[in-house]
Amino acid sequence: MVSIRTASAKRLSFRRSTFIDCEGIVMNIRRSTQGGRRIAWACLVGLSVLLVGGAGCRSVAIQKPEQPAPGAIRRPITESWYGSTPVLDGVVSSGEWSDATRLTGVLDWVPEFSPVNRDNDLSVQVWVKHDRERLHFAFSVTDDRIYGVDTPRWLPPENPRAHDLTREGFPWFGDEVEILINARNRWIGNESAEGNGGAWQMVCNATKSRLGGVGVGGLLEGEPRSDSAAWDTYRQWIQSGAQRAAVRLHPGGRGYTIEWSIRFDPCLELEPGRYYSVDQGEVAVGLNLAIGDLDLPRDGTGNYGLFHHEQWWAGARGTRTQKDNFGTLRLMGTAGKPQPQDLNRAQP
Ligand SMILES: [Ca+2]
Ligand SMILES: [Ca+2]
Repeated sequence: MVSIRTASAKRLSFRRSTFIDCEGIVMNIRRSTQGGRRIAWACLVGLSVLLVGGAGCRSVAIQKPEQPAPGAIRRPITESWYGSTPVLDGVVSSGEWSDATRLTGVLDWVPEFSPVNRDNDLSVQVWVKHDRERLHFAFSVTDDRIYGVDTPRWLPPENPRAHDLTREGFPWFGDEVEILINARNRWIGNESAEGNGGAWQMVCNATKSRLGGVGVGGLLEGEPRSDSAAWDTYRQWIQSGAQRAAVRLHPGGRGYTIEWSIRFDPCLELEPGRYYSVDQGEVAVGLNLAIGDLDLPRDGTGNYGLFHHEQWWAGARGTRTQKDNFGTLRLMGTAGKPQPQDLNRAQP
């Protein structure tokens, strides 16, 4: 099972890198000046060979992301490679995440509320990697209206205390990103995360936080809020820096960037008292990601909390917080991200 998954993940990685190469050649042709036409034609011939010879390249380059079929469970697999430690400042600086795996969404992610039809309504680039101590994510979110900045801080009909920073509040009410980890990568039935180092669900809201209050983006205790032990654990993780995040709204509006860092100890507890270490090599954990989008109340007509969108990397509508709906994150130990030539060499 592991080898099948590994082979499948390698194929996906190869296709992704090939896609980038093809895209690069097209961009080069577009940018070439009159004096560089000869080089451009050489690239064009090369591109034709790739399109004819490489079915993987052709299928990925031409296909647009499609929305998942209703009821289908999306089960993506991705990798986190060993890389440099990013600076948590809410800015994806040049080269800072080039050694990370990059994911994109959210047209083809799972819609909990209204489906997304345009990238400029809601889209995201996600990067993931780790160093010796911590798992790092970055999210660059395009969102055409930032709740509480471009809109009033309106309240949902379900909860007039949505912005209380207590267990009665709605931590995810706003524009937000959620990370869900199942470190044990096991489940019994249809249970969701318990809210401990074995499995958890945390929130990073663009405009409110535990450390900065309402108006300042950052981490908040996630689910299950109904469990005071889970809430206390999450709060302790935020206050101790076991999880840290930096949020910055994009200059000129229409989006925000989150950098989010998670310490293996205590947040990736593979077994009671035992935490992930890169010296273990490859370990697969359960992962889900959510991008929540609140705009104006009228944009969410008919949806819970009048949410406009909530797009999920893995799972299915209505069950996406269950551990059995998560995708897979392969933590690759001390291995760095393979370069494109390594991936080409790995193909049969
Ligand atoms: Ca940064
Ligand atoms: Ca929004």
